[in-house]
Amino acid sequence: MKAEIMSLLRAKQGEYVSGEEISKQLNVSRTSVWKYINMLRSEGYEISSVTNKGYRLVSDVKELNEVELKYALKECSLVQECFFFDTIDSTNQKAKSIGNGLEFQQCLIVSNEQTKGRGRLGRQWDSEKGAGIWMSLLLKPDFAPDLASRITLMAAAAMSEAIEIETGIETAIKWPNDIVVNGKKVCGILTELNAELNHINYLVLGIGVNVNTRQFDAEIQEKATSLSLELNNQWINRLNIIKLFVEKFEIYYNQFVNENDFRPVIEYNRRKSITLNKDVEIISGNTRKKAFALDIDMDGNLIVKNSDGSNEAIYYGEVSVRGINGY
Ligand code: BTX
Repeated sequence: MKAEIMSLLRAKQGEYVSGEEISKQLNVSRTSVWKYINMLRSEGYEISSVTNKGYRLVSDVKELNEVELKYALKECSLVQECFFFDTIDSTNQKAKSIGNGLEFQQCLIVSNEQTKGRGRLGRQWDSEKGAGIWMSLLLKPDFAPDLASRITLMAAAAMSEAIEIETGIETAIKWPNDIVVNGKKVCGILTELNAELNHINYLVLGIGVNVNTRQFDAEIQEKATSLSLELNNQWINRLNIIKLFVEKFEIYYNQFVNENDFRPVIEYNRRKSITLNKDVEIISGNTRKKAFALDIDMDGNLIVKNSDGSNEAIYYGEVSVRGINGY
């Protein structure tokens, strides 16, 4: 309701909207309107009220909160619902619990902080309060489970574009799930699947972006960076990046689902790849082997040349790939 009220106030561009008009349009009592206006005020929006005139938006909040998130994504058809938390264990965990329900809509879960953010293979993902984008998209795709890894590449391309548009920072993609700036990780992607043999029940696309982080824990400070650190501590708007990401991701997703066209995603990933044309180490369980990264094929697999000269397609789920000399 708060998002709808903001929508009406913004549409008036600084003019007054009467309480009666709001209550009629949104089908709530005038007392409720007044309560929601007060909630919005406590969230930082300056709204003046004058008897017989109504309410007027004096100054806006442009940062990430529940109202802004819903407002920013109100026209997005991929995301039917948005949930915003101040703190949560893990947005991927929350998405899974929604996905395990009998009926759910595709939704976006965003939290200001994660207390148990996770990376791949149960690794920890540091998710400081207010400093980053910690979010999960819960999707119900109608394609075979073995195509699910494509979602990770779509997300990497969409987030890389979103970051570049909003900040002007040049990003690179470390196949398949990291975005890197100046050799350091700024974003990680964790795609999780709940599926039967030939049917996806749901897919959770988890994304973490270090946006305004100023300092990292000692264990990761050599390999992690934030967008703000890359711009001399300039403050960066998380909401704009989320909005751009969802817009770009939706285009890639629809191209693939409706037109079976995955080429734009592959082309973007190839162009931005920091993995290709490098010696890499392929880690699968306890085994490690050296190879040379040649290409990303049209299915999104990494094609490597082994030391015996044979070519091999590395499938996302199987392995970790590390550049031998850093990224
Ligand atoms: P990953 O396994 O590739 O990367 C995890 C590794 O990255 C850690 O072991 C650590 O070395 C390093 N690391 C931890 N925190 C950070 C950080 N903030 N920035 C840079 N490096 C870090 C990558 O896994 C996938 C991460 C997905 C995170 C999102 S956040 C929203 C969603 N919810 C959730 O629990 N996970 C996802």
